[in-house]
Amino acid sequence: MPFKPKFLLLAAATIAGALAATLHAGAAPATKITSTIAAQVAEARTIDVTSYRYSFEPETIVVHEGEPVTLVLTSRDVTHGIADADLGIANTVIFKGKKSTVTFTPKKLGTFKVHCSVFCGIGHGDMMLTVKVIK
Ligand SMILES: [Cu+2]
Repeated sequence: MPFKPKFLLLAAATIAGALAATLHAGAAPATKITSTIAAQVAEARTIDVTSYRYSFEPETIVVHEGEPVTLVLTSRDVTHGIADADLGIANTVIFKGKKSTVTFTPKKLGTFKVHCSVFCGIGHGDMMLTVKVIK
Protein backbone atom coordinates (compact mmCIF):
# COMPACT_ATOMS: atom_id res chain seq x y z
CA MET A 1 0.00 0.00 0.00
CA PRO A 2 1.53 3.30 -1.01
CA PHE A 3 -0.10 5.47 1.71
CA LYS A 4 0.43 3.10 4.62
CA PRO A 5 3.59 4.85 5.88
CA LYS A 6 1.76 8.19 5.71
CA PHE A 7 -1.10 6.70 7.77
CA LEU A 8 1.32 5.32 10.34
CA LEU A 9 3.02 8.68 10.61
CA LEU A 10 -0.33 10.37 11.10
CA ALA A 11 -1.32 7.79 13.73
CA ALA A 12 1.99 8.28 15.56
CA ALA A 13 1.57 12.05 15.52
CA THR A 14 -1.99 11.71 16.85
CA ILE A 15 -0.87 9.40 19.67
CA ALA A 16 2.06 11.67 20.53
CA GLY A 17 -0.28 14.66 20.59
CA ALA A 18 -2.77 12.88 22.80
CA LEU A 19 0.01 11.75 25.13
CA ALA A 20 1.41 15.27 25.37
CA ALA A 21 -2.08 16.61 26.10
CA THR A 22 -2.58 13.95 28.78
CA LEU A 23 0.77 14.70 30.40
CA HIS A 24 0.03 18.40 30.30
CA ALA A 25 -3.42 17.85 31.78
CA GLY A 26 -1.85 15.68 34.47
CA ALA A 27 0.73 18.30 35.34
CA ALA A 28 -1.68 21.22 35.55
CA PRO A 29 -3.79 19.99 38.53
CA ALA A 30 -0.64 19.04 40.47
CA THR A 31 0.63 22.61 40.15
CA LYS A 32 -2.77 23.91 41.13
CA ILE A 33 -2.93 21.68 44.24
CA THR A 34 0.56 22.75 45.32
CA SER A 35 -0.29 26.42 45.05
CA THR A 36 -3.61 25.85 46.85
CA ILE A 37 -1.82 24.24 49.81
CA ALA A 38 0.69 27.09 49.91
CA ALA A 39 -2.16 29.59 49.93
CA GLN A 40 -3.91 27.74 52.77
CA VAL A 41 -0.78 27.73 54.91
CA ALA A 42 -0.21 31.40 54.25
CA GLU A 43 -3.83 32.20 55.02
CA ALA A 44 -4.37 29.76 57.89
CA ARG A 45 -7.25 31.01 59.97
CA THR A 46 -6.13 32.31 63.33
CA ILE A 47 -8.02 31.97 66.59
CA ASP A 48 -6.97 33.87 69.70
CA VAL A 49 -7.11 31.79 72.86
CA THR A 50 -6.41 33.20 76.30
CA SER A 51 -5.44 30.87 79.13
CA TYR A 52 -5.68 31.40 82.85
CA ARG A 53 -6.19 29.26 85.95
CA TYR A 54 -8.13 27.05 85.08
CA SER A 55 -9.75 27.77 81.75
CA PHE A 56 -9.19 28.62 78.16
CA GLU A 57 -11.16 31.47 76.67
CA PRO A 58 -13.07 30.78 74.51
CA GLU A 59 -13.78 27.41 76.12
CA THR A 60 -14.80 25.93 72.77
CA ILE A 61 -13.49 26.58 69.29
CA VAL A 62 -14.88 25.25 66.02
CA VAL A 63 -12.51 24.29 63.22
CA HIS A 64 -12.92 22.58 59.86
CA GLU A 65 -11.61 19.17 58.88
CA GLY A 66 -8.65 19.56 56.53
CA GLU A 67 -8.35 23.31 57.05
CA PRO A 68 -5.21 24.61 58.70
CA VAL A 69 -5.75 26.78 61.73
CA THR A 70 -3.34 28.75 63.86
CA LEU A 71 -3.96 29.24 67.55
CA VAL A 72 -2.53 32.43 69.01
CA LEU A 73 -2.14 31.64 72.69
CA THR A 74 -1.59 33.95 75.63
CA SER A 75 -1.66 33.57 79.39
CA ARG A 76 -3.07 35.98 81.94
CA ASP A 77 -1.33 34.46 84.95
CA VAL A 78 1.09 31.54 85.00
CA THR A 79 2.61 29.23 82.41
CA HIS A 80 0.12 26.94 80.68
CA GLY A 81 0.37 24.72 77.66
CA ILE A 82 -1.52 22.90 74.97
CA ALA A 83 -0.94 19.62 73.14
CA ASP A 84 -3.07 17.01 71.41
CA ALA A 85 -1.83 14.06 69.40
CA ASP A 86 -5.25 13.32 67.80
CA LEU A 87 -5.53 16.85 66.45
CA GLY A 88 -1.84 17.17 65.60
CA ILE A 89 -1.31 20.05 68.04
CA ALA A 90 2.37 20.05 68.95
CA ASN A 91 3.18 20.62 72.62
CA THR A 92 3.20 24.38 72.95
CA VAL A 93 4.06 26.22 76.14
CA ILE A 94 2.12 29.40 76.84
CA PHE A 95 4.10 31.93 78.87
CA LYS A 96 2.53 34.89 80.61
CA GLY A 97 3.02 38.06 78.61
CA LYS A 98 4.11 36.24 75.45
CA LYS A 99 2.26 35.10 72.36
CA SER A 100 2.72 31.47 71.41
CA THR A 101 1.39 30.10 68.16
CA VAL A 102 0.70 26.60 66.95
CA THR A 103 -0.68 25.60 63.56
CA PHE A 104 -2.46 22.34 62.93
CA THR A 105 -4.77 20.76 60.38
CA PRO A 106 -7.58 18.66 61.91
CA LYS A 107 -7.82 15.29 60.19
CA LYS A 108 -10.76 13.75 62.08
CA LEU A 109 -14.27 14.97 62.76
CA GLY A 110 -15.45 15.09 66.35
CA THR A 111 -15.20 16.89 69.65
CA PHE A 112 -11.81 16.83 71.34
CA LYS A 113 -10.98 17.80 74.90
CA VAL A 114 -7.53 19.33 74.87
CA HIS A 115 -6.02 19.51 78.34
CA CYS A 116 -3.57 22.06 79.61
CA SER A 117 -0.15 20.45 79.17
CA VAL A 118 1.76 22.34 81.87
CA PHE A 119 0.95 21.86 85.55
CA CYS A 120 -0.48 25.18 86.68
CA GLY A 121 -2.08 24.52 90.06
CA ILE A 122 -4.80 22.60 91.86
CA GLY A 123 -7.35 22.94 89.03
CA HIS A 124 -4.93 21.97 86.27
CA GLY A 125 -6.59 18.59 85.69
CA ASP A 126 -9.87 20.25 84.73
CA MET A 127 -8.36 22.91 82.49
CA MET A 128 -9.27 22.11 78.94
CA LEU A 129 -10.07 23.58 75.57
CA THR A 130 -12.87 21.92 73.60
CA VAL A 131 -12.12 21.68 69.90
CA LYS A 132 -15.03 20.80 67.62
CA VAL A 133 -13.97 19.62 64.18
CA ILE A 134 -16.72 19.94 61.60
CA LYS A 135 -16.89 19.42 57.81
CU1 LIG B 1 -2.29 23.55 83.60
